[in-house]
Amino acid sequence: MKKPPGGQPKDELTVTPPKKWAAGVPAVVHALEYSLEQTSPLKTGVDLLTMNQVGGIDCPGCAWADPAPGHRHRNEYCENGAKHINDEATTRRVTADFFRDHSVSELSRQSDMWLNHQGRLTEPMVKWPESDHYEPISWNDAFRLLATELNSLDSPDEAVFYTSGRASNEAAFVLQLFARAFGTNNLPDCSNMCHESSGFALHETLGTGKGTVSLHDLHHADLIFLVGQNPGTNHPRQLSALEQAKLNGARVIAVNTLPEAGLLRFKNPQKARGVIGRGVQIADRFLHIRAGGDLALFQALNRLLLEAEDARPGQVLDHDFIQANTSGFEEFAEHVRAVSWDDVLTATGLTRTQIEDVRDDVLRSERVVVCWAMGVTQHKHGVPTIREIVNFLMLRGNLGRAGTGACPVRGHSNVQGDRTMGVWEQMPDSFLDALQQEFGFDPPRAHGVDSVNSIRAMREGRVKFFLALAGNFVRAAPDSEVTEAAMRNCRLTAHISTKLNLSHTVCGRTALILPTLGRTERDIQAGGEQFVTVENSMSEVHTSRGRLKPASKLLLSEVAILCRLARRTLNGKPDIPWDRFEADYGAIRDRISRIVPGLHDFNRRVARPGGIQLPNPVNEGVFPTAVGKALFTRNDWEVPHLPEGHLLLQTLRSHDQWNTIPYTPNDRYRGIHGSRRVVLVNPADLTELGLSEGQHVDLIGVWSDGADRRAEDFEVVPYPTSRGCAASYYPETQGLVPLDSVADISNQPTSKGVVVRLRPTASRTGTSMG
Ligand SMILES: Nc1nc2c(c(=O)[nH]1)N[C@H]1C(S)=C(S)[C@@H](COP(=O)(O)OP(=O)(O)OC[C@H]3O[C@@H](n4cnc5c(=O)[nH]c(N)nc54)[C@H](O)[C@@H]3O)O[C@H]1N2
Ligand SMILES: Nc1nc2c(c(=O)[nH]1)N[C@H]1C(S)=C(S)[C@@H](COP(=O)(O)OP(=O)(O)OC[C@H]3O[C@@H](n4cnc5c(=O)[nH]c(N)nc54)[C@H](O)[C@@H]3O)O[C@H]1N2
Ligand SMILES: [Mo]
Repeated sequence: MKKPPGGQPKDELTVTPPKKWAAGVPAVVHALEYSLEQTSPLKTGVDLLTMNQVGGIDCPGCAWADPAPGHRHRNEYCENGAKHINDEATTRRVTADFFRDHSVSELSRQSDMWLNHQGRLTEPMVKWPESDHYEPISWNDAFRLLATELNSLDSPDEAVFYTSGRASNEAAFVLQLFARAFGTNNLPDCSNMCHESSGFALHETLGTGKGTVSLHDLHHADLIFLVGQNPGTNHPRQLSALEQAKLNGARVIAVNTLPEAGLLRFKNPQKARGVIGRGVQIADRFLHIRAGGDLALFQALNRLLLEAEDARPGQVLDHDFIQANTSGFEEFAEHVRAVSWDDVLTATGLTRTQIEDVRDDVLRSERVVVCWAMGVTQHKHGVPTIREIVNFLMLRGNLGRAGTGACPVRGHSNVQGDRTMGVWEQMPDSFLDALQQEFGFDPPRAHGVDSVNSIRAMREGRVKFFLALAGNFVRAAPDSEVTEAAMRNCRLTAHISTKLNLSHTVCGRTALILPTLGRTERDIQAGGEQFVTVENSMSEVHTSRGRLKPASKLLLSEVAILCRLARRTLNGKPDIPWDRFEADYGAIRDRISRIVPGLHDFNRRVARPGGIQLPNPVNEGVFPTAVGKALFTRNDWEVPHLPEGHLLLQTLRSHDQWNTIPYTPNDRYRGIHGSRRVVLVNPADLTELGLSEGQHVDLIGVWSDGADRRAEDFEVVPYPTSRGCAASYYPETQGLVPLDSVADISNQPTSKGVVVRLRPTASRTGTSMG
């Protein structure tokens, strides 16, 4: 179905059978269609051919790694990367006239898609408390306003500085330096809602919060698990790596609540056989698991491995690895041996034979990698699930060896780098000590607020100032009504953004839009043309250099905005050379090289093709935990209990969106076209609930606080989800995720485990679909 003019959803649903394969020619054609609509054909070619090339633009899509220099394809991007880049390179513009024509309250009622579709932001704008319109403001006045507000707070902790993972290393470093020099660790980020569970689990058990796997490891693994992720849509270039692994003989086991197209077959658009052939089968086994059942699955596998060792002593477990590198094995083993099969089968919805078959695959494999994403992290038991995955890997020494390891598949292209640069409300003392030594001020030591706690603090008036470096906090955060009220409770909100989104319109009493250069654009400063650096999911740090003419003459780079704000607010105390930083990003990297381990000699090393591989201690046989060894853990869980007539809802991405921003109302691989207000339900559950295909229902959230959370008028689509597990799109269902429903330990919203019931929409009668 064609996209309706203006990008406003038409809400006319058509449903076709889900696709059984991902990528291939339609993918490329589809990306070009979108890009031609946004830009001129000439520009499209220029952008795409420099993407992910040495010296080119880093794709602003996902954080998947690029092959080594010399091994990259001429078109080293995917359909969705092409869409993201063209969404930024659009020729449409949001000008001062636009804001004169549209009031803030009117804009706050528009859809995410419509707002994004208006084009690039072009000049700084302010909304004053008594006004319902944004109006132009000079950069100078904007910085004066921000500095005055910041300096009038009773405490630096009344300010919050949010970062989304598209921000460059240089911008992220400057932001956290400014926040800490100002006096607060209130540095929430999108990672709090994304891979926070991975960070906590890996840090506790292995002593490092990052993944241990390189592309080379993936290519040479002989067994790869894909748990709770949808690579066909969200990490399409991962499919090329999986294709390579399969050509080298690997087996792949997909664990998901949905049979996603990319997990089944892959047609590589970069190869002739991908275009005309049947493509490569990706998953050799598909485990159609129940939502939140992954902890039980890995625990059952661990029990089976221990029993296999009992039957063949000395032949199953890697005793040398366990002996030399780990602690806590006995307690873990005792705990896992007691896990009940009844509970496992209820929690997973799998059969014992299915799990035993996986055990046999594991026993036949020398080199195992486990990849995971939001289907694991965004659950109450996200942290213990990942700890159990670590137990599983350690049992057979699948860590630190070539072809093995833990692979949290990151989302935003620089989300990992922003953390490396110190954007985290809980940075360790070693980092703060290094800042202190380098810059000669005392950084605050008390932990700051994360995303969920920022909302609580804004709601309660403890935080009055909110500044965001990229992102769309109002739509990314849970419990829309609560989050929106919290934002409106702020004295001032400000957003450094490329494109219009709801966070600009659901804002503080005073609000600022600070428009910035995107990654595709040339960045010229007093010291000449600049590049920035980013870090991918595999800890490789490399350069990104924009090529296009900026969308407007009035745009400033992220670094320039932050340096000017810092200079204005701090007034020389402490004495940090913000002017030099703005003029020459190399001066920022020189400082980073003295603070971040592994980035010594940053400027020289990052200039080499391929950039810098940050060391991962695990791959050097070092486990920097409190006890100096990797930890086996005991992980408890309860069999999830759903009240009768209820479903566990996951809120996920369609094929045509970037996080909070839908590009079209279509989800091609799942066969959904023309509307995003759909709820996917297993046909057997529909029968039990007395609902039918095409019926309109309200999704009613059920949570212990009894608050009224509902998303109205969604169309029912029968879909092969696992029993009891429904799916619907984020961010439309954001209001159903309770603020207090968070993952244990990581405090991450449980966006994949929301208890709901479906109630026929009062104003509608059931209609059947074509
Ligand atoms: N095109 C595109 N690419 C993107 C993004 C985008 O929006 N668009 N976003 C980026 C970002 S920030 C991120 S974090 C990543 C997200 O990448 P993903 O994690 O792939 O994203 P989701 O769409 O949230 O999909 C979650 C997957 O987990 C499955 N799942 C849900 N619950 C469970 C469960 O309990 N167990 C198991 N085993 N599976 C489950 C779902 O069926 C789905 O396949 O993608 C990045 N890349
Ligand atoms: N219910 C539910 N909620 C979720 C999730 C879920 O699966 N379900 N997923 C969570 C996850 S994994 C994530 S990562 C978060 C995402 O949360 P965010 O990262 O906050 O959201 P995005 O949608 O990526 O932000 C899009 C906006 O970023 C701005 N932008 C884009 N590029 C640039 C740039 O180069 N510079 C600047 N300064 N601005 C730019 C544009 O203005 C655009 O409108 O959402 C989380 N929320
Ligand atoms: Mo993410």
